[in-house]
Amino acid sequence: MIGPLRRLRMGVAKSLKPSYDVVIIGGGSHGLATAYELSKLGVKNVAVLDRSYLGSGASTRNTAIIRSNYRTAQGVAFYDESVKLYERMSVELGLNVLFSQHGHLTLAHTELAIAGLRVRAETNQLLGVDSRVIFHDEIRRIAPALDLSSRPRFPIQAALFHPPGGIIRHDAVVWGYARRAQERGVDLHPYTDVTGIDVVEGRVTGVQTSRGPVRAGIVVNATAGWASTIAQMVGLRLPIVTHPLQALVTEPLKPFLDPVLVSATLHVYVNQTDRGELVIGAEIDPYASYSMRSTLPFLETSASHALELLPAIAGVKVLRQWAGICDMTPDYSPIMGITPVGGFLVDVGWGTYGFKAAPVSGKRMAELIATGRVPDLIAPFALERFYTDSLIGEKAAAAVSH
Ligand code: PYC
Repeated sequence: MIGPLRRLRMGVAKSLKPSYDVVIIGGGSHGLATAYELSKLGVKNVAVLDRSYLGSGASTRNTAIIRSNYRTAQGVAFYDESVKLYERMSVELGLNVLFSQHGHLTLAHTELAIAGLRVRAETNQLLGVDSRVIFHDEIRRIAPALDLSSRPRFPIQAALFHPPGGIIRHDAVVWGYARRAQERGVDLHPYTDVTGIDVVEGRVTGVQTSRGPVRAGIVVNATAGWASTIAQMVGLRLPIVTHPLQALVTEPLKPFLDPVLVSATLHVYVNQTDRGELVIGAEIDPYASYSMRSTLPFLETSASHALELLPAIAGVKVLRQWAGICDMTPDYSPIMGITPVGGFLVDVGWGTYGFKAAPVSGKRMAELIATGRVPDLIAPFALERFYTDSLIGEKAAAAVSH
């Protein structure tokens, strides 16, 4: 087992074939999941290309939160399938991805926020997703470290409790998919930069790479922050703006926090990993950028907001912070499926929701490629929706942007 993994880690890929049936651009959780699912459907000649090491982008630059308590019926059904696939993933991939389903609490600090959470709870319940509004007595039992007094600037009034939510080891997810896809014959090519995409008479015919040209019948754009720059290579303009998103990790502490905590009012979310570290994230940076630099203002505001929720963590040391980049769409829902360019498919626009959708996106994108039919679950997320006035507004389910 170690052999192939070590080779991948070192970035030593076999030589590029002159031609593939499917080329997937982006060796993160989505690209690798799609390749793995394609191999299960019997599609054989598949390559995954990434400009850097596998999982170097958004797949491991996130806070590893998994949940399906979304706001729209389309979003809830879609992410619910993802949670179910994550629940089976350790068995499916033969690798422990350490999915801890300790629950997810979205905190409400105002009457208006409670009303929003009630709508989400009802939509969730109608679609069979475990989610309900709870108040102080129950919140105290689930997260005793939360400050439920009237001391904070924005006292906590209620929460949306989503028991199946939790966290997972994101690197394990990436490596699990990579390992199994490779075993099933997928060619993984890290350190292979896509520099252009060939289009002849409105159809893709191949990609240009830093390691030479490759012919391809189908090209899938499964990149995150760079989604619109890849789409531009075929002359396609996507309704996407890229923003940085930052997070930090503290020193390890004894386990004291079971659920994931999210506060949209404070733009902060906190969870404790199996190693005991606190992972703390914030809203997207308020400017469009491809920069992955960490900033002091992020550290200051996130720390102070986390302290409003959990005063006992005062004095805990921050070990490191990092940034990723997010491809934000106007409705905070992804863009999946076909495009006006023949053979050019997209699995993009994930904003801050991408990691939690990897298994279902991989499964359904692979189904689309293998059968030529758009699966019902992803049909609502078509690019076309921006031209037919049928947006799927998921901004209300985000803690990261307003
Ligand atoms: O949607 O759960 C979420 C999330 C957390 C961090 C970024 N997005």
